[in-house]
Amino acid sequence: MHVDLDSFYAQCEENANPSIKGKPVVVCVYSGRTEESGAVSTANYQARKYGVRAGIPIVRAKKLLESVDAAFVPMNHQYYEEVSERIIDTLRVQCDTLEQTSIDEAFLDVTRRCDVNFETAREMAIEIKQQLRTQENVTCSIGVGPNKVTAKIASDQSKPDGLVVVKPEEVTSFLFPLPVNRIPGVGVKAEEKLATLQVATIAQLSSLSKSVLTETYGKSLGSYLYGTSRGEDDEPVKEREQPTQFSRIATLKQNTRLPEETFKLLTELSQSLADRLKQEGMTCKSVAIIAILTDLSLHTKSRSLEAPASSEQMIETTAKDLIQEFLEANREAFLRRVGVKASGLSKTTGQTNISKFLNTSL
Ligand code: DCP
Ligand code: CA
Ligand code: CA
Repeated sequence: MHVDLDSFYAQCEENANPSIKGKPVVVCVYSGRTEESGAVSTANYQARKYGVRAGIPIVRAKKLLESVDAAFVPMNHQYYEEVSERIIDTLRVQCDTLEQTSIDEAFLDVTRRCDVNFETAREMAIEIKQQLRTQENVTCSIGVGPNKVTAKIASDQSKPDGLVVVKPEEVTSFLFPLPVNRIPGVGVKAEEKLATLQVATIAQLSSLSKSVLTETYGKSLGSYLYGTSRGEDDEPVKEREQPTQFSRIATLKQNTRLPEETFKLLTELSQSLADRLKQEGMTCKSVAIIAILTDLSLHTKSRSLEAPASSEQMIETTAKDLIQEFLEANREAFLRRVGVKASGLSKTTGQTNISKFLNTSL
């Protein structure tokens, strides 16, 4: 399954600021040079109708939306990170393995969960869409397929709020009519080169021999194109190291709403988290608890620490406090699973990896 949130930053802004709901919304990265200089980070679907796209100058977007009551809002990356973290947490408990590929998308391996049944997978996807709507008031698009590339292309196919399920026997009939630029990694350059070979659709691409493709594009891209055009891809969904947070989650022996009955598990989870932080030489700025209730809804509650820490004691005490507060505030809540999360991680020693920094700060 590939899950991609629709006009993600724009949806976050609409939720944070309900007065802009229903209007064309443009999320802006101001360069600060002049008042209006900068580029569009993303726009909601209403704004896209007027031709506004990610990457165009703000000035241009303002012109396109001249005649309408549109909202231009500055980008608030940290807020989107928080929403994203909660969504990923929600998705993580719905699958066998989760691979987050960006702030707003992830692959979910649901092979075992759905017992290799595509109808069951479809129901799971409907469930996930519903859950994200109730929990975060966001829509997403989901593609389901027998492999990652097919799922990814499928999720893009009926945006926004889409769901496309491609069964194994439907893969080629699904892919063949599509233009080659739907294949992840095929940009304008590759597309132009393919056009010179009279290739515009994936069907036409699939008629090229492997040797022609590897001669033109090199071994790795060439074989990738050869495989994907036939809907073949055996890349596994792999958990990626989360550089900004670590979490541990486990099922309670029995459902409960007594804080004491979660303490033993919280201690174990905190210990395991603290071990991980030490192993990585990292500290965390905040600690959160994850509470999954008997109706499988997921809730988190976090607290910033006075100073970055990595001690088991600090994590454990904070987690126990938070679970107590959570249960006090949610009188109906019955816990099924609990988790502890450390976020706002930073290295205590060594050099900051500059490329990592660039990746995470937009
Ligand atoms: N983003 C950005 N600049 C870009 C592309 C994206 O700042 N050139 C940010 C804003 C997006 C987020 O990353 O909200 C996710 O990117 P997507 O490409 O998934 O775009 P959206 O989620 O905005 O829209 P879509 O509904 O097409 O997925
Ligand atoms: Ca998106
Ligand atoms: Ca995306």
